[in-house]
Amino acid sequence: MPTFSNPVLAGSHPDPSICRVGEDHYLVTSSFAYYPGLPVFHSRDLVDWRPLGHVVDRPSQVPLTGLDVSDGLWAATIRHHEGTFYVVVAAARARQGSATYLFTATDPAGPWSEPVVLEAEGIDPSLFFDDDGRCWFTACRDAAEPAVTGPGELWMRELDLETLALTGPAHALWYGAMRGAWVEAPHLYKRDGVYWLIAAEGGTEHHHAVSAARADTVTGPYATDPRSPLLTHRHRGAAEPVHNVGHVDLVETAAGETWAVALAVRPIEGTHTLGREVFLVPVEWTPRGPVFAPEAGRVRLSERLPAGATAAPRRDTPVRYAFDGPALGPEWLSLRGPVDDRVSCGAGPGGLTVRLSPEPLTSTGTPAFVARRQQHVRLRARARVRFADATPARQAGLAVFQNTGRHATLGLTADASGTPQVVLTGVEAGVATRLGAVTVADSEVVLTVDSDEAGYTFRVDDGTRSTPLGSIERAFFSTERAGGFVGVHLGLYGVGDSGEAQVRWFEYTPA
Ligand code: 6LW
Repeated sequence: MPTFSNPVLAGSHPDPSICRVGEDHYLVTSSFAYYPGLPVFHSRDLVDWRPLGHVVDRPSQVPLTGLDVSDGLWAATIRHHEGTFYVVVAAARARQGSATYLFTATDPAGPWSEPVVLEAEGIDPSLFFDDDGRCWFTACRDAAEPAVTGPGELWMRELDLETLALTGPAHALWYGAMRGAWVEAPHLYKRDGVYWLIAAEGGTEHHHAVSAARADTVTGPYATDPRSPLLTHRHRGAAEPVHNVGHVDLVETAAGETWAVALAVRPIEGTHTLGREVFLVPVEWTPRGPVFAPEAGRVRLSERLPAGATAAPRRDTPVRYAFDGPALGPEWLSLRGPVDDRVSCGAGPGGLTVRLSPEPLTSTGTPAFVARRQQHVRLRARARVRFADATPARQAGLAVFQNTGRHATLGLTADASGTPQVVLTGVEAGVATRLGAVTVADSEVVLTVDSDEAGYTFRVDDGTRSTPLGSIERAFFSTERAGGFVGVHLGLYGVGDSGEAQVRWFEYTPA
């Protein structure tokens, strides 16, 4: 039986939402305080996903400045109705929903509209287009009487498609299958006249689970599907390679199959660094309702291909960025806003120019920093960096970035006498520790980080010798240690009062 490998989107891509138009599937994932925000992917076969663009690609759309890396844009839903694509998303501040935005587009590659702010509280908004043409908005929020119902409430209001405003009464729908657990990530579907409310419970970590309720009328009452949880790995032991499964969205393919996209993680000895990734799970509709992973009862790293899919894509191809095009590719992200004034590519033979900014990686602004997701645990990342303007207060180089308070930098700088130097710095709880330093023979060096199950090992080559600068254990960068919702990103940065560094190339080589 031909198979594909899960995850179908590796690296930090949480909270997947999916829709289909004809033969084309579109998927959106969370982006938090990274910019551009809300990446949109396209796939014909559900297995091979290509980036199309971003919903948020102008700072006017959503303010992200000042936010923690794990706040910002959480858990969007993408839907298509009569020629228009809709994305709803909650923006979080201090780990609480603070605003709900609705974007529209006729082309999912963009441009997407400026947002409409919906009068909604909570997080994890979703839209359901009923077959009578009405549209229903659902989300989760704190329950009014948590002692009675449990902490979370799924609620609904109608969305007026003319005015794009919520209208009519709010309906409380459901409090989850497991009393006491927080319920979130609702999506509504209709199958054979029955409304299915599918949600996540237990939090996005080890106890994450998919549960369901059903109703004959869209506004309820909803009755818990007693089979809940319908999908979870909370009962799996340490040998299970996939954990924290939940937060699903369903799609029916043109061939008539149903598949779910779910988030899950791949821990190593109890910690994961790549973030929450997108897994594809077969679903079978039965008279009892949806059955997830009907053969295995769990999410597998190797799964049968969807009907019509031919070959599984390779996901371990090395990538070399020469930065000679006019712009960075869609996988390159900055923090909280654009860095066009500080990071530019394509000008002459220089590669990527990084204009130093005083804003450090520990700030909640927009440092001179661009990064891409780490998608493989075993990896070599290298950058050839030239920095002739170095002083002790300026540095530019390679960063392994988990969050604002927790990252490492391998930077080219200078000592007090102006001699070029490469310094490895670890930052924990925002406090920097110098872990290694070496004088180098040239102001152009190759900076290398090797990542594997044990840790990240840093090295510099200055043309005459290769010098190790130290290692940091892998778990240091894990979500279990760092908290929050994001995975590791690998990036290029420049910090200082002024000066300019050139990154000739950057290589990302899965081992
Ligand atoms: C997301 C929610 C969640 O909105 O994490 O713990 C949030 N659960 O479903 C951010 O990914």
